[in-house]
Amino acid sequence: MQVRNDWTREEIQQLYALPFLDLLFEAQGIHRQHFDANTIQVSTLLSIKTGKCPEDCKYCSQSARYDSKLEAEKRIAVEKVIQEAKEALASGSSRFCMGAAWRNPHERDMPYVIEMVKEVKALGLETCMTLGMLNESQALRLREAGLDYYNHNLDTSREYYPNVITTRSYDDRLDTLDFVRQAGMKVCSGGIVGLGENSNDRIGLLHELATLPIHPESVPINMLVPIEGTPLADVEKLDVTEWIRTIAVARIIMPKSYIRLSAGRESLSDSDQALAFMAGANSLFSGEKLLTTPNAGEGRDKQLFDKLGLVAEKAKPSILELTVDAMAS
Ligand code: SAM
Ligand code: DTB
Ligand code: SF4
Repeated sequence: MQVRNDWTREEIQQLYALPFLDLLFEAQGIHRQHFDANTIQVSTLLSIKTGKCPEDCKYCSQSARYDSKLEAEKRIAVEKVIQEAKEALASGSSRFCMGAAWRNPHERDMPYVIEMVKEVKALGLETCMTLGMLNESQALRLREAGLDYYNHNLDTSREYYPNVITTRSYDDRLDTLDFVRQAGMKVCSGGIVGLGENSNDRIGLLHELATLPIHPESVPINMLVPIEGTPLADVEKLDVTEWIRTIAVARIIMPKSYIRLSAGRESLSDSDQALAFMAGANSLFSGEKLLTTPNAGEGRDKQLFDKLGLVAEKAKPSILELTVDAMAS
C-alpha cells in the first residue's frame, strides 16, 4: 500500500467506525507489510527540568497554574543525564528521550541541551528531545548537535484544542513541527486520548497527523494519566477500546510510522497491551517512570515481552562505535 497524505476526514471516520475485529485485522495486515510483527522499539524518558511550566495544558502535572503537588526540579546536571542514558542502553532501550517543562528553550538553555545531545548520541543511543516550541535557528542547532527526533504533540483535534490549552495555538505547534522537519530531524508527534473529547476529535487528530506533508516517523498515542489538582483530574475514563481503535487507525493511515503505546500503559492489562500490539503499536516507553508519573517498569515489561514472544529493536551503533569496531577487526 502506498503512503498517502491526502486522507479525508470521512475516510478516517469510516475506518474508525469499522467493527473492532475488522479494524484490528486490517491494521495488523498493514503492519506486517512494513514491520516485523514481533519487534518493538523501546524508548526511555527522562525529565531534565521538572515542573513550574508557564503553559496551561489542562492535563499536565507540570503546569505552574495547578496545584498538582509535584516537586519541581531545576535543570539536572549533564553527567546525571549521561548516567541515566547508560542505564537505559544497558536495559535494552534504543532511544533516549529528554523532556523539559518549558514553553520553549531559552537561548541560555541551548548550550546545555546541545552538550547533552552530543554526549547521549556518542553512547550509541538515538536521541530525542521534547522541550516545547522551537524557532528555526534552535531546530537547526539541535540537528547540528546530532538530535535524531523531536517530540511535539498536536494533542487533540483543532476544534477540541482550545478546551485543553490556551497559552499556545494549534498553528504554533504546526510551526514547530515544520521547523523540525526543515532542519532535517525526524518528527515524533501524536496526542492524548481521554481528555473528555469525542470520537470526532480523535478522528480530527488522526486526520491532522496523516495529512502533514510527511508523516511523523513516530506517533505517540497517550491515554490521559489523570493528575490530582489539574482541571482534567476527574474526567470520565475513556474505554480502552477507543484507545486501541485510535492506534489501529493510526497504523492504517500512517503505515510506515512507529505507533507508540505511550502514557497510560501502566493501567493496561497484559491482554489490553497485546490488543494494542495487534492493532499495530510497535513502540513504547520503558522504565519505572515516564516524565513525572509511574510507568509499567522493566520487570513487568520483560515478563510481557517473554509472554508474547516480543523482542526489543536493537540500538543502532553510533558512527564512533562502528569506526572503533572496524579498526579492531
Ligand atoms: N513541555 C513540552 C511540551 O509540552 O511540548 C514537552 C513535555 S510534555 C509533558 C509532552 C507530552 O506529554 C504532551 O504534549 C502530552 O501529549 C503528554 N502528556 C503530558 N501529561 C500527560 C498526562 N497527564 N497524561 C497523558 N499524556 C500526557
Ligand atoms: C509523549 O507523547 N508522551 C511522553 C513523551 N511524549 C514526552 C510523555 C508522557 C508524559 C506523561 C505524564 C508524566 O509522566 O508527566
Ligand atoms: Fe508545560 Fe509541556 Fe506540561 Fe504543557 S505539557 S504544561 S508545555 S510541560
